Amino acid sequence: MRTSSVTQGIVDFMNTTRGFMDITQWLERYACSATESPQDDYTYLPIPSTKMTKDIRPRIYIYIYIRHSTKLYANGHKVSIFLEELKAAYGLQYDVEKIDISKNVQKEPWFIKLNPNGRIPTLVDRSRNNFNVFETAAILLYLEQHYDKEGRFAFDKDKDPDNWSEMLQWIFFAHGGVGPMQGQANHFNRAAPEDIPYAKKRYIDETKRLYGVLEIRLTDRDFLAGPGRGKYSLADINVLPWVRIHTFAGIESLDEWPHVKAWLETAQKRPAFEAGINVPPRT
Ligand SMILES: N[C@@H](CCC(=O)N[C@@H](CS)C(=O)NCC(=O)O)C(=O)O
Repeated sequence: MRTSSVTQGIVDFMNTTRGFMDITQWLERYACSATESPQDDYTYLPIPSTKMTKDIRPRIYIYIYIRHSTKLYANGHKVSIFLEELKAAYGLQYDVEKIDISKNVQKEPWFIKLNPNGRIPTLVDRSRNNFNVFETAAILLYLEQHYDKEGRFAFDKDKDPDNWSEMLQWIFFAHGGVGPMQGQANHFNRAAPEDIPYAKKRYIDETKRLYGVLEIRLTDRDFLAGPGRGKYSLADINVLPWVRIHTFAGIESLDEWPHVKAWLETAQKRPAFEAGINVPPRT
């Protein structure tokens, strides 16, 4: 049963006009119906030959969200911006699977196997035996380790340990601070079923405080990590998508933090940044 099901899946895969079927359909039809060794379910993804991988199938698969507006969610954009940078720098190809988080697709068993946290984005790397990665900062570091071969967006851990450490410090600062705090500010300003002024103020004030920390760092430099005025790196990519959507959290403008504002404007001029925030494309 398992073999014939998978074989039929590969036939379907070969027959589709785009070269591959919608992955959710594929999983529903073949992988999720499997009854044997649950941890193997997603290895049923049709793994094509090297030639097909090169010609048809992208190597990196990113599960991201679809909602009414794809413009306002920072976590997926951290990853899509970096993927676009890697595409521009090295020609890395990737594909996007849109997950409707309003329908809780991210809580379904097949997705929990990819990401126990049940959240997007989640990455599956077909070229590395369908290795999957969750948590945005970990995804960025994974992509950098495997696909930024010239170290254009990071620092050499062995030869340049101090700048590597500083980059990590700013990544952790954002992953544990800006993301969660601004996320709560978003929630209490936009989504909470009741108006709780204390919570709104608490999370907006904390987000502003964290922007103040970024402002201190950026006062005499262009980017968060790196020698001199710094280098555009994962440290920046990891937090800029949050700063970009500050109004959503109830922060009307960045005028209070002029260096943060200039930093965001500089990044927004990068074609890969612009391309990344348009992922997934509106349909
Ligand atoms: N710490 C996680 C946060 C991911 C996250 O909160 N994703 C949100 C969308 S921006 C999500 O999937 N929400 C749906 C849910 O919580 O079920 C990361 O950095 O990857």
